Amino acid sequence: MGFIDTWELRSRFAVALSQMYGTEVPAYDTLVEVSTAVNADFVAAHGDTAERLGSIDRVTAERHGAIRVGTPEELAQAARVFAAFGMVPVGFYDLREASSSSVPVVSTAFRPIDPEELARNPFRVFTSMLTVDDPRFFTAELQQELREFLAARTLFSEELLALADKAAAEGGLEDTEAEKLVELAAGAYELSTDPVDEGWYRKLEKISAVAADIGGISSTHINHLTPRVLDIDDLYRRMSDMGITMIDEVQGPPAWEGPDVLLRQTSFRALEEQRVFRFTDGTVGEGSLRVRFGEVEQRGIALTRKGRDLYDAMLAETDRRLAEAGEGTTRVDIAVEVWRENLPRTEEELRAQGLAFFTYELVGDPQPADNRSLNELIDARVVRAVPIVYEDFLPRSAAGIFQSNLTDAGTRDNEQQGSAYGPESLSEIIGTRIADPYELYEQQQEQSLRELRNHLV
Ligand code: OOG
Ligand code: NI
Repeated sequence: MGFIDTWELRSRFAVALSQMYGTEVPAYDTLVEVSTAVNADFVAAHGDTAERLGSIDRVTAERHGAIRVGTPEELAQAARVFAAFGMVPVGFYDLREASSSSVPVVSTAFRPIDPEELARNPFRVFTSMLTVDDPRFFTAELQQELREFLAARTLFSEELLALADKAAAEGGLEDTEAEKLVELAAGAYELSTDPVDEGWYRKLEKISAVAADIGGISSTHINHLTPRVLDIDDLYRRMSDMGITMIDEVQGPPAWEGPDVLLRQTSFRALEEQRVFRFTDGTVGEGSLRVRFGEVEQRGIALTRKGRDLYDAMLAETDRRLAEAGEGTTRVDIAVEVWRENLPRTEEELRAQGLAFFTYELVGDPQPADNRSLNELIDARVVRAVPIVYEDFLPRSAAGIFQSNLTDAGTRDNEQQGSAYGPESLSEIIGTRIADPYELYEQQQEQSLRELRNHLV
């Protein structure tokens, strides 16, 4: 009983979604069980160093979700609900550009940004908005039809929005209201049993399965919930051994002997789900859809802009060599080579070259009025550098995850000029400035350096 703080609301929201999604997609529960086992075994085998990029408690509870909305109004409302849980927009991703197939969305991620809040519960949700106004995907006539269809639906009730605004303003809610908020917020993402208009759905599906998933139904739903593991290769093997068909490879950086950077992700293929359809002849009956899937991730060290440029260059080099390689060579085989040639093999080198973000802890005894440089203090074991974990997403991996789960590439007309979206216009829609991930990591690093200097005087 009593007042429930923002972070606890967030943690309850994540649990409520997880319970709901497990009943909707039972394979998700299997994924969580296997992930938990992978993490426990990893900690048992690696002891102290295992928790370097996140405590086992945090990692075991850690999830990201993915949702998709249809209009600017729906995105602004989703943002109000996330604000109640201390989740704010970070990063801008244009998946239209990151994919060769038809993925007509722009996205951001809602997450806590304060390191303490992340430590309490890092729940984040990758949130995509359909770009209805993009003529590469939708003709003027279809845009109009989509707008009308989307305007007629309500994703978030007035009661939910009012409670969310109150929670955001007051930093939490009293018990009974807190329960109501979590119930309504999770409920907004529950799979609906309303019949799907088959003609409309299939019409959109021809253009893009993602467009149909968003604009073809009268509600929204959680697309996936992703647990975090400390060893994604182990997870991949265990799931495959259980007979679950995983996508061909792990997206993002390859497994190698040096430090893990950014984000590695993989998923199992979208499952066929039974839904109720209303067919064009007016009859109602069962049909199947294939849009939701299970994903898992392993998080690494956050890279600076310089580090990210190197990462992007390594991806491009991998692509170039892959295009020249013969049959049987995989992207991952080549990526390992490229990584070995270009990326430092130790965290310390990443730091020394300004490629990754770190915080600094005083672990030894400084001298009076210690004026040694940071590097000297680290060498003397007075100060320890601790890597900052990457809390965001990767556009190319996100596009890869979207695409690998589509059965068909859909259609797009690249002769048309795409509608323009960027971090500014999406911020305007949301009503809050989308934070720049680099600025957040930089601030965290600077803050720790300031605290360190205070200890040294
Ligand atoms: C979002 C895909 C992106 C990730 O982890 O990169 C994503 C979606 O399928 O709606 O979730
Ligand atoms: Ni995801």
